[in-house]
Amino acid sequence: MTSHRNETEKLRIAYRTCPFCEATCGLEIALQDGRAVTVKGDKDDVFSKGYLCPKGAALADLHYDPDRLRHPLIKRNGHWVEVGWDEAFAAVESGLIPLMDTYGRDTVGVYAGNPCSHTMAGALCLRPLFKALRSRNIFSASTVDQMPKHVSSGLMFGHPGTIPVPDIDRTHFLLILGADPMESNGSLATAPDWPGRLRALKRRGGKLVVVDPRASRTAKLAHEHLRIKPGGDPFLLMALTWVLFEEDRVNPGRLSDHIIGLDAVRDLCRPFSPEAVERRSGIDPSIVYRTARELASAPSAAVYGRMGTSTVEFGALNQWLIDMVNILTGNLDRPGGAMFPSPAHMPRRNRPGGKGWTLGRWKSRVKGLHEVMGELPVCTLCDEIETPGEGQVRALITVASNPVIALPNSARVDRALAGLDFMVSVDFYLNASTRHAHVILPPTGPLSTSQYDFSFYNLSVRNIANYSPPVIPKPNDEMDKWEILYRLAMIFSGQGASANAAQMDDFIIRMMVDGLAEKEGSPLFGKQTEILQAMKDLRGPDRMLDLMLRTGAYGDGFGLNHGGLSLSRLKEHPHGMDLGPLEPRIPGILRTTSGKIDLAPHPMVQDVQRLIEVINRPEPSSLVLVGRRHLRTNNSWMANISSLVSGPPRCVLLVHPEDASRLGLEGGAAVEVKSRVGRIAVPVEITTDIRPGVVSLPHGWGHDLTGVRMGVAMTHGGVNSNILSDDECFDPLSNNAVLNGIPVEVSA
Ligand SMILES: Nc1nc2c(c(=O)[nH]1)N[C@H]1C(S)=C(S)[C@@H](COP(=O)(O)OP(=O)(O)OC[C@H]3O[C@@H](n4cnc5c(=O)[nH]c(N)nc54)[C@H](O)[C@@H]3O)O[C@H]1N2
Ligand SMILES: Nc1nc2c(c(=O)[nH]1)N[C@H]1C(S)=C(S)[C@@H](COP(=O)(O)OP(=O)(O)OC[C@H]3O[C@@H](n4cnc5c(=O)[nH]c(N)nc54)[C@H](O)[C@@H]3O)O[C@H]1N2
Ligand code: SF4
Ligand SMILES: [Mo]
Repeated sequence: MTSHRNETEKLRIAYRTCPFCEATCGLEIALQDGRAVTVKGDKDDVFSKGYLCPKGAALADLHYDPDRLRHPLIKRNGHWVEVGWDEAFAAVESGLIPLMDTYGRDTVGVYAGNPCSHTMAGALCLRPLFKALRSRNIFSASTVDQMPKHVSSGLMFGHPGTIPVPDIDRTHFLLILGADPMESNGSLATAPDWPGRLRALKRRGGKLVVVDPRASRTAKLAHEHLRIKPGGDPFLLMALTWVLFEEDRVNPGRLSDHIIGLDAVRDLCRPFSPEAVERRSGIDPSIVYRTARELASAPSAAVYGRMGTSTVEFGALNQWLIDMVNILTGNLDRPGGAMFPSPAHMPRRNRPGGKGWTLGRWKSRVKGLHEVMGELPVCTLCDEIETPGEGQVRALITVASNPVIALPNSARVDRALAGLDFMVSVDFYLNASTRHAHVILPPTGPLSTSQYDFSFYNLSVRNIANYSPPVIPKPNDEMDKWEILYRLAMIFSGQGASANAAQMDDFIIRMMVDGLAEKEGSPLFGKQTEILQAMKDLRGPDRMLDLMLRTGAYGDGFGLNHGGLSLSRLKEHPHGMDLGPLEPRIPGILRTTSGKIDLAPHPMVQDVQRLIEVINRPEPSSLVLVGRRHLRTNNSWMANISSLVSGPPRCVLLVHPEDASRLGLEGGAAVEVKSRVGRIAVPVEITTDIRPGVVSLPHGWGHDLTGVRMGVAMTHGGVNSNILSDDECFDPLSNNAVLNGIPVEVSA
């Protein structure tokens, strides 16, 4: 009996949602003597059903990576010294507060990176930090990514977070532009096992069409691959819209009562017939006519676009047009079309109308670029750091971000960070960016924190809820990210470096509860004490999650809705809860002042003029660089896991044979690639996968910089493609960086 118990103590299985990409796969982790030994796909996970990719399988390798920082580091006389937490926060206070006292609050900037949306603390505790900091210089990876989608959603639906996702499990026709979910596993469309779901779409007789200058793995799976010119999508999408109007195929169906501006759209697309834009899109007009007809007549269809339509010159216009085609063909908000999730942590709105949404409430100091969603665009971060004057950014906090590799014109970013008076990084690697910090505050490892995907259940192709408690208890001398962010916030709100994060946690939950219990007419009116009492055993993001679940769409309402959801109820389901397929949500979800979908918001109408002006722009004389992703990478930061970086080198430049022979390039040889802002050397792969005139290079490489402490990543080379991306190129409506479509010269 005793020995049996010993054995069961030694071996334990834990379940956990993978925190790496947007797919939210369920993982089954086997632990031996408290140490994770294997990671497999959880076949009982309600959403992923056993699927996982090599990154998920490497979760334990990341957790145990000896290079992953466990304790704070302070740079003293150019050398890193490991210190205790109190000393580290004291160093932050003495580094930043005098600067703020002298130069004002805007002197401290923040750049928050992609993993912020993959952690509970990132989703919930950054905002309190920003509030306490009161700086206008807030930046995030959103402006090298999906900001154009937020802009179009904000303007059309009244809220930037109201983002439709393609209903890939039920659609009859899926048109994908500028996304490669076979490698990326999807983005702004959370679905574990995109490869399996796309194959299922084909098996049930659905059609898959992919628009991409490159024969990506997704394009190779498709029935049809339209090899568009980089930057050609707004022309193609406009031409599709033109055909729908011209052939009288516009039929918004149930949405007809909920839209305004249809006539304006008819006028706006007039200059964009398939013939007029063929030269810019590179797509044969007959294909455009046929595709428009197929979209209009399919029992259901969904148009979906990602990075190749977002990080481009007309990013916001593209996102608007994608939703436009869905609306005009009657496919928005219907099963098999593009739909809005109803996540468990949010209440379901039933009444249309609201305050609407605006952008540009303030402008950046140097270039006068407008704010979007409370942020300034990263393409101007260096301007704000380098340009002297009132409001200059002299200090930076990076949170889960790697600006030196992720941002355009990265050689300039590298120099700008080196010139800061003070830098603090919340990060668990000493990498290309954090090497410039004065203090590094590493959050505890990924197995020692709880997980619930606030961002991605709001972008999910089914309504899913899944919570994972820590698999391995957090060691006493490590800190969770929420505690780090709160302690930073407390420094900025004047409570000092030694203040206790628990105090701020209590304060914030009380504010959230007050917000609910002070609403006249609410069934929770006046129930502050009962609500707080009901959550008394929880702390940090777990407690906030409980509150949100219980007052959310499926919640128990603190006793008002018997059998409803709470954190404790969700914990009874370690494989997650499937809350069903997506259901129509219009008009309740609309928050525009009119309560309708605004098809022709003024900023979009104006931006169409900009598109008209470039219809006849001459072809670029140089080659054009686009990006790509590989299954085993995750932006810049998983390169220290040897299972993920082994094998043939992936950081190679794809060149079409015609271009290679014209330029005298040989496969495998290193070539020089030059753009307006930088030059790199990289090996070439000659392949017909890429459109002639276009070259492709993945991002996220180039870790072998002096001062980096990532043993594996440094020896695996690769170059940083963002040395070539131009920080002067951005979409002026969303201010999102242009990372696809960079003019380059390539020479042997
Ligand atoms: N050329 C080109 N550039 C691109 C892109 C492209 O397609 N082409 N893609 C862009 C896109 S979409 C994105 S999202 C950005 C990403 O840009 P960033 O978010 O700036 O960079 P990442 O490479 O994701 O680096 C994440 C950092 O967070 C740290 N980290 C990981 N997990 C945690 C955690 O749980 N807590 C904390 N505190 N730190 C953590 C890692 O060590 C790493 O330093 O890159 C953009 N850059
Ligand atoms: N394995 C892996 N998965 C990831 C990531 C990762 O780094 N690695 N990163 C995650 C993140 S942060 C994000 S944002 C998502 C991104 O997810 P995706 O958008 O699916 O990923 P990308 O591979 O960047 O796909 C962009 C595609 O656009 C094409 N393209 C380039 N220019 C154009 C153009 O002008 N028009 C059109 N139509 N296509 C163009 C490129 O050839 C490429 O195939 O992936 C997430 N998942
Ligand atoms: S597809 Fe994404 S969520 Fe799934 S295992 Fe891979 S990295 Fe994790
Ligand atoms: Mo991203």
